Amino acid sequence: MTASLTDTRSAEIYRRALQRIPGGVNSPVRAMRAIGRDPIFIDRGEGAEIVDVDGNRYVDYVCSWGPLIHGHAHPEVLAAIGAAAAKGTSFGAPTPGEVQLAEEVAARMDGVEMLRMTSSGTEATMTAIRLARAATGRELVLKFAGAYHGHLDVLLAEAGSGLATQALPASPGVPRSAAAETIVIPWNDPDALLGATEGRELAAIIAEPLPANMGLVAPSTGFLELLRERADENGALLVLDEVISGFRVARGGAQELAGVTGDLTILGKVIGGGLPAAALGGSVELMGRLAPAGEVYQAGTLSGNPLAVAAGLASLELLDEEAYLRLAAITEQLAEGLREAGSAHPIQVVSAPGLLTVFFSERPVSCFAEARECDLESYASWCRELLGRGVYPPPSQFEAWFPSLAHTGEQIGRTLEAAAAAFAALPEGSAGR
Ligand code: HOZ
Repeated sequence: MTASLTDTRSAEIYRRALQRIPGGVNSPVRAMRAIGRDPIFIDRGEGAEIVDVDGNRYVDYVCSWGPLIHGHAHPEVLAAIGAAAAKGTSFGAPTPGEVQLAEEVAARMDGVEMLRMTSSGTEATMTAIRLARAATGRELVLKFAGAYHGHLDVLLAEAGSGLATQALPASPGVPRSAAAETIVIPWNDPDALLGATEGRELAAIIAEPLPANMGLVAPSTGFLELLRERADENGALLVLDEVISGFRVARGGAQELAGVTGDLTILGKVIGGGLPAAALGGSVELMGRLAPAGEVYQAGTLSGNPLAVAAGLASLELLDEEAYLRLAAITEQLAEGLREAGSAHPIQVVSAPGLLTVFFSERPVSCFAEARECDLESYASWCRELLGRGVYPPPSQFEAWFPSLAHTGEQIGRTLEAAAAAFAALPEGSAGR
């Protein structure tokens, strides 16, 4: 039986939103167009659940797309924000918390000796590219199809996340000159990597060490090591984008799991604890080139904002070894259960601690081209069914689920029941690749 939800109030707010906000939303994926419905307007979050403006309650697997590793409105994170806010919300002058956060990140991540904070991952990536170009005296950047590093011109070609969701190969408005500086090759393709790094002077190779913007597509064995090797041989910097994986899959991010260290690391999401913050980290030598220590210019009025720093610090303090073991167990329980619930359907459930994707595909997905071949229609129907049954999944095949430390066994049990019913409600013959 098809499940639906009452969304009168959401629909009314959406009508107003369409008049004043492009597409009615401030970031495309949340519009839910890829799953054939209108956006759901949220009233509040409590732990692993959200409640919409119509009073519908959902177990939330978007969790703000990653920052909320402790779930919504965690009391310690709220207390830290409250205490910081009581002292003033922004100064445009340095505060001690920024130093503490930089020290904390340096203690957790190999390769991060210094940190520069920004307000968004896009800004941090923009700075990383500028810094790589300044450090190498070169301009070309190599990226992977299906990777998403924010919405800066130079990295929008064949990007994952919102571009993939909308099936856009690139965005109008990106000058040809910016696109000409970018080389895009398939993920997990050693021959393409060897070919692209031969005979070209690259400023940077940029990658998500655990790509999660085309769905979750892990690197094949040895691929990250090959990235490191090719960057070194070429003289390019290896820029690892851990906006999603950083502090989530392990204390030191995906780099710790893989044993491969980037020259520059981009961080976001968890580092801001649910408030707008991101960062760029690297060696003293490289980071020391940023103004005012060096000549590579970068700045931001709200960079290192005291509320975001307090939320980030509080989030990191709660992330001890036990937390990572628990997050891995929560994710595994969800992944196993989804495999079982969907065993009669052509799906692939891929997971890493705190991350998961259900690909509607008969075969494993190892690159963007394969992700694009998934049965997007069935994924969309399944998501609509989940929403009608009180589970909020990422409304796009090209995004990851974000199970958090707040998800209880009971909530996962409810999710799996809903998932099984949603699979059962799919039209006959829905198939993957
Ligand atoms: N680009 C984000 C997911 N990778 C979505 C951001 C949002 O819509 O909030």
